[in-house]
This record gives sequence, C-alpha cells and structure tokens, in this order.
Amino acid sequence: MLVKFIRFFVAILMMISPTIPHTFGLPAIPKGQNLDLESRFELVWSDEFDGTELDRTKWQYNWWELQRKGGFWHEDMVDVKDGKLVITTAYFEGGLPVPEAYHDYFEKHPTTKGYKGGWYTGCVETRHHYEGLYGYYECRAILPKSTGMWSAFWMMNDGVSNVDGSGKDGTEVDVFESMYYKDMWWGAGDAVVSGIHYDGYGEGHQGDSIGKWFANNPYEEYNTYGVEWSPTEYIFYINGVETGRLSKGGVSQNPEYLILSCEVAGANGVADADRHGTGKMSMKPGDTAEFIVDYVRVYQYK
Ligand SMILES: [Ca+2]
Ligand SMILES: [Ca+2]
Repeated sequence: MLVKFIRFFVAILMMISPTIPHTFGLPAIPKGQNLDLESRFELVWSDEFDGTELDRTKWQYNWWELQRKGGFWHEDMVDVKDGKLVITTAYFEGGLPVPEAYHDYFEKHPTTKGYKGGWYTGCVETRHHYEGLYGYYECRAILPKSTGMWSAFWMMNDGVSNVDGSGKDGTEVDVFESMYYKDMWWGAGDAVVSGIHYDGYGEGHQGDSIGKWFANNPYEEYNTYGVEWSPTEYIFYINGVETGRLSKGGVSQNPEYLILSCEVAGANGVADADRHGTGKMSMKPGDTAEFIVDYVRVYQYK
C-alpha cells in the first residue's frame, strides 16, 4: 500500500511541472524545445555499427587503466553484431587474460594494474581517430539492466585536467549516464542524468548537472540521447526534446573525443561499494547486462 501511494505521489509530482520533481531530487519529463535536427544540422561523422567488428579507423578500446572503479575494462566485452555495438558486463572468477596487443605496453609500464577476478565490462573511444568541436552529438541505445553499474555516452579531451577556473580548455560532457536502475521499484528508475566536469578530478574539480530526466522504457527500448554543443552552452536532449542547459565555467573551446562505456560501482576492481548512487551490484556470477548502441552520429551547424 505504501509503495502504491509513493508511486502515485511521484507520478502526480512529475506531471505537474518539469521543474517541481527536481526540487525533490526526482526525475522530470523532458518538456523543452524540439531539436529541429534536419533544418539546423548536417551529418559529419557517424558509426551505424553495420560491420562484424569494431571499426578501428573510428574507435579504440580504452584499456589504459584496465581496472576501472569496481570492475575491469576488457576489449573482449565489446562486440559489433546485427547493426549494433554491444558492451556486455559479466563476472569472471579467474579474470580474463591480457590481450597480446598490450604485452609491449606492460613490459614498458610494469606498475600498470593487471586483470584479476571480478566484473568485466568495456569502453570504446574515438580518441586519436575523431574529435569534434561544437554541433550535435547523439547516440541511440538500450541501457544495461542492472544495479551496481551504469552505461554512459560522454566526451573528453586532455584539457579537462587543466585547473584554471574554467571549462573552456576542456570539459567532460556526460551526454547521459544511467545509474538509477535501483529505483525501478518506485517507478523512477527509467531516468538518466546529464552533466559536466572540468578542472580535473581533484581539489580543483568543478561540475554541474541538469539532474535526472525520464526516457521511454530505456532498459527495453531504444531512446536517443544527445547534446547540442554551441560556443555558449550545452543543451541536452532525450528523443530530440530538450531536458536542460549548462554553461558553468564556460563551454569547451577545444575538440573533444567521444566515449561509450559501462562502469561498475566500487573501487580498486572490487564491486559493491555504493559510491556512485547505483545501489549494490544485483547481478550474480553467470548473469550479464548489455549496453546496446544502434548508432553514434555527429552533426555540424548548417
Ligand atoms: Ca580548466
Ligand atoms: Ca545500427
């Protein structure tokens, strides 16, 4: 009965106004302007994932850290099939072997953290292959169904770590992050968050967020998640409808590369530390969660 009452109360709040839910930390329904993609933008770069393997002229695997928060990034967890990029998250008791292509790197960097038993997932990025400046960036995706982890479409450049009180030298732009699967029981789990980070990740770190916004049944169905990056602000969209705008610190004036990733909450390769608002890992060994991406497209202003 209490659960039903909470769901009813939350539903009423969400319908009243797009802004009221956010004052309670609840997700809101996108109600802003329409993107008007075709009249304002033209396609300049894309990957439709039509091949049978990752297009290495467009993407590289991100494995530099190997260990990533509560899990590990491994290229075997990334697949391209049936017109989709699929990043799978799964548990490997004995870990996965280090791909041969990394052996040289390991010999030169002996302090690099290795792979061990735990949760494995993946990350691909266009670093060294493609960087964009301004325009509209969109992916179409189905999100991984698990607590204790999240998927994301985001952008970065090396200037993000430069601490100068500004985001103009580089800003991490999180087009979307999905960390609310734990909230499914009270009806607010179908939400994603968007935000920015700049001036590194230490004491100088600054950031801002537009809060949580609903997508349509995002763990079962495709939605599009996009950001319009103009010289003056970032405008976030879900399914071509504006959710919010950010410009704190000034908008990045430098090209940025694109990233698709899944991350497991935790630290030092150990899951279950509830540090990222995801709830504890609900999957058991043998379970998998898939982040399915139909395409990534980049448009420039006409
Ligand atoms: Ca800076
Ligand atoms: Ca596709």
